[in-house]
Amino acid sequence: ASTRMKLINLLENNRAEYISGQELSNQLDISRTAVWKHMKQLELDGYQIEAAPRKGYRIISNPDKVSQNTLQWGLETKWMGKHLHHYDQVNSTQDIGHELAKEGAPHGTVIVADEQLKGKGRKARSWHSKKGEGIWMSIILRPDLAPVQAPQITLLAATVLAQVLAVEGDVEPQIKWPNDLLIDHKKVSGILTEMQAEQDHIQYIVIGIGMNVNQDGSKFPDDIRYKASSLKESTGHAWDITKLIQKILKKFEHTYEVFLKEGFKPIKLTWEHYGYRIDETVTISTMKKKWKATLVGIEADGALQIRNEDGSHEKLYSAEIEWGEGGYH
Ligand code: BTX
Repeated sequence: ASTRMKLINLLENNRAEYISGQELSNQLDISRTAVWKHMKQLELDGYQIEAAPRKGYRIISNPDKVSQNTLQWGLETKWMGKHLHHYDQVNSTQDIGHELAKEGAPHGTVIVADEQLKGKGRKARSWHSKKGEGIWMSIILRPDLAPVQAPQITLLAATVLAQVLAVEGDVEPQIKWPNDLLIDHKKVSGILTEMQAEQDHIQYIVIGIGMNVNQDGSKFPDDIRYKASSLKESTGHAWDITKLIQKILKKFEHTYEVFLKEGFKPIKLTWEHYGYRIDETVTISTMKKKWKATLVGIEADGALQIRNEDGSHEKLYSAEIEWGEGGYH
């Protein structure tokens, strides 16, 4: 760990008492002037530190703002987020992900922004990403997979978010095929997967995660208010964005490792557990026809499996589904 992280750890573990500059200097093996300089840096990151003459230093409060340091302190991962870039404001963390990946950023690099001016959804749609109200994050992955397997990573990401929401938020999230996270039929989170690939090999994937955390429902723009929600809306209180990001990264790393070891099967089962309207009958339409069918589950290639009224099974790669409830589409 960096000196910075060790310092924060020492201060955190001694919150009740002061630690002298001399003691810190001994433990960290740096000069007292260097200790003092680190303290100034921590203050810039939003830590409130009390420096009492002859007693030493003590953390009074942790920053509520998100920064590289606050994200990495207490991050319990082995490789994910070890390279982490935080920005106050960007157009889109996806664009930065692509730039960094092209420059050779390693597997597990994470990009987080407080605000996006041009947050992207799928198919050139936009993603509303206001300052400090949600998680706007991209992760660079370099999986040893064929391009046709890329959808598995999106489905994997959806299971990660569903599980973090269920465990941390004590809410009942559902995954709407292919990649929306709903709570009470409203969209709380979305995933955007972009990749650079050769014919038979993925060079890198940039997986974008947007999650509404602390918005009040009334603050969403008119056109999405009826179908968007936030974690705060569904739990009644605000959430610590830094901690949530850390939970997501830890769960993501773990799930990714399970995926490497055991393949797609466990992901499929978790996905189907949280799947929206699985085992229910919905109306589906394509260019040619419109019919009723029951949603059965997902396939390893990302397709939705349905059962028609005559009992036949079918795989859908793209189709309009009338999801019902709130007119969601
Ligand atoms: P999507 O195409 O499934 O969803 C986009 C649609 O969702 C929009 O057209 C709008 O109707 C609605 N919408 C827009 N903003 C929100 C919001 N904040 N909450 C709920 N609904 C909304 C989903 O695309 C993928 C979104 C990925 C976003 C992340 S954020 C970090 C990364 N950077 C980036 O530019 N995109 C990704």
